[in-house]
Amino acid sequence: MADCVFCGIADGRIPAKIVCEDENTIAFRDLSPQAPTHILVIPRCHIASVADTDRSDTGVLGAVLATAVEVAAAEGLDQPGYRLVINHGADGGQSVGHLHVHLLGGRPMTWPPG
Ligand code: DGP
Repeated sequence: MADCVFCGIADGRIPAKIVCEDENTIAFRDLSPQAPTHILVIPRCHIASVADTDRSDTGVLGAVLATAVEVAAAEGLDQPGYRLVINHGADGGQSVGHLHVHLLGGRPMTWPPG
């Protein structure tokens, strides 16, 4: 989508600190990090929200999650751990309308989240 910032990152129109990419997913550092390591993992295809997926999207959802797990390991976060977050909608705190998984690590996380 032309007016989607994450589509712009995925196709190279908008600069980002890219951590890794493959044919289905791309991972890049969050512009406003909330932890020492804060990386976003997105599908290359435009999906506005996780709530817009169904079982036919199992492949893309699995690919995004697999990339997040691989990036976490590559960032040395397996020990002591990390958090994966998907926000949906206003109450969920979603601000960018392109499905993304937050990978947060490098500090102890609190629970419940705010
Ligand atoms: P969310 O609130 O769950 O929709 O998270 C959106 C995240 O995207 C937020 O942590 C800030 C980040 N973000 C927004 N615009 C940009 C951008 O242009 N570049 C990068 N790298 N991150 C962005």
